[in-house]
This record gives sequence, structure tokens and C-alpha cells, in this order.
Amino acid sequence: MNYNKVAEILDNAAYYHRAIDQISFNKSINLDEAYGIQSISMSRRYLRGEKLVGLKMGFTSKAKMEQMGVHDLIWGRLTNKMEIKSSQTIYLDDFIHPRAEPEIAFKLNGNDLNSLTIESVKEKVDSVAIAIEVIDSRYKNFKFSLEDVIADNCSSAGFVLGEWQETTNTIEDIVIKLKINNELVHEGNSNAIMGNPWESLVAAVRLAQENGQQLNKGSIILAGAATPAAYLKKDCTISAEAEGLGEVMFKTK
Ligand code: OOG
Ligand code: MG
Repeated sequence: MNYNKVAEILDNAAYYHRAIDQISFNKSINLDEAYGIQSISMSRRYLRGEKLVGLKMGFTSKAKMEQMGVHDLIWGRLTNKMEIKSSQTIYLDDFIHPRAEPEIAFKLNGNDLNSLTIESVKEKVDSVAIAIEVIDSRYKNFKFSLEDVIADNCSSAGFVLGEWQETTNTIEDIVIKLKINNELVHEGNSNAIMGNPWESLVAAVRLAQENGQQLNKGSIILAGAATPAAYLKKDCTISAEAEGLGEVMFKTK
């Protein structure tokens, strides 16, 4: 199979926000090939001027694995073009079938990331924040295999960051809420993320290293959602909040 062609199809689907058939319907690809396709499709974005700003982890909680029927950790890449400013209005016509999920974000401080453990991980982090991720699978009906979703850069489409907080603010065992028009839609505990959200960062850094993906000072890592994602509708206010981390929101048109 021609990986460049598949990467182009996925990149076009994202760029023109048009849903496509799952790759796995026609070809069986393995995990390495799926990450290879992700990497090629990201190169197309970089050629258009997008800049890598960090990584996102996926399927780090049971809630997400169960919602999507996929049971392995995945990781994808975030670019500056995906950033939604706090309180910004996004246009749903720019997406296929977007969903939102509450997340915890880490900002790296540029310290050496070698042999990261849960004990040492905090020294590598400048700050933490509540965030919302917008995911928008390029596959019809938001259905995919593990390999499909990896090739599709793990459905990454947007993210909005709350105000950065000191790492002394605990992110362990805190309640995270997703609200639409101020009504609670999903609620989870941060420890649903791999038992402890810091574990997700340890895994992200390990995966980046294994794959030669550099993480510079200021890189952002999304830990993965602790709750299922919610479909977005027009004319809504979507907010996420977590104990001690404050609140973040954006709007839809
Ligand atoms: C894949 C992305 C998963 C998360 O936080 O678990 C993800 C998807 O659900 O489409 O971002
Ligand atoms: Mg996510």
C-alpha cells in the first residue's frame, strides 16, 4: 500500500472536513504503519506552515476506551493551528462531527527528559491547566480500529487551554467536569487517567523518546480524557472545570 497516498487522503479529509471510509476496510495495517502514516500526514501540515506544539495521549481512561471500543494507549501530535483561544467561538462547519472532552494539560519546562519516572516527572513540568480537547475523527460515523485512529492523528482537531497553574496545585484525585450551556454532561476523576494523570505524562515522554519526537521547552501534553466525549451542537458554550485548576470555555456557531 502507498502510505503517502493514505496520508494524503487523511490530510485532505481533515483539511476539507469531509469524512472518509476507514482505511482498515480496504487494507490491514499494523501499528508501526499507522504511526508512519500519521507522521507523513503531519509533514503535510508542517509544509503548510503549521508548527508542532505538543502531544496528546488517548485512551488513557476506561471511560474513553469503552466509549470508542478501543483498548490501547495512543498518541498524536498537536499543532498551533489546532489551538482555540479561551472563550473563542468555533464554527462547526469547519469540522466533520466534532466532540469535546475535558482534559488536563502539562507545559514542559525544557529540563532534560531522560529516564522519567513518576517521582521525577514534576521537575520537568512548568505548569498544569484544565483544558478541553476537540476531537473530530475523519472516519464516517466516528468509527475506527486502533490503527485507523492512530493514522488519523488520534482524531486531533482542537484544544483550548485554561490558565496555567503551578504544579503544586494537585491534579491527582480531583473531579473534572464537562458542561454544555452550564449543564453537567460528563464528570470523572483525574485518577481515572492511568491511575494518576502524571502517569500519562511519563508515558507521553517515553513514547516521544522512543519515536524520536523532540519535546522542547513549552511543549504541551494532553493527558487524555477521564470521561467520554460529548458531541458539539451549534450555539453552545462548552466549559470544563476541575478542582483547583479553574475553568475554561469556548463557544460554537
Ligand atoms: C480518539 C482520541 C482519544 C482521549 O483523550 O482519549 C482521546 C477518539 O476518541 O476519537 O483524545
Ligand atoms: Mg483527548
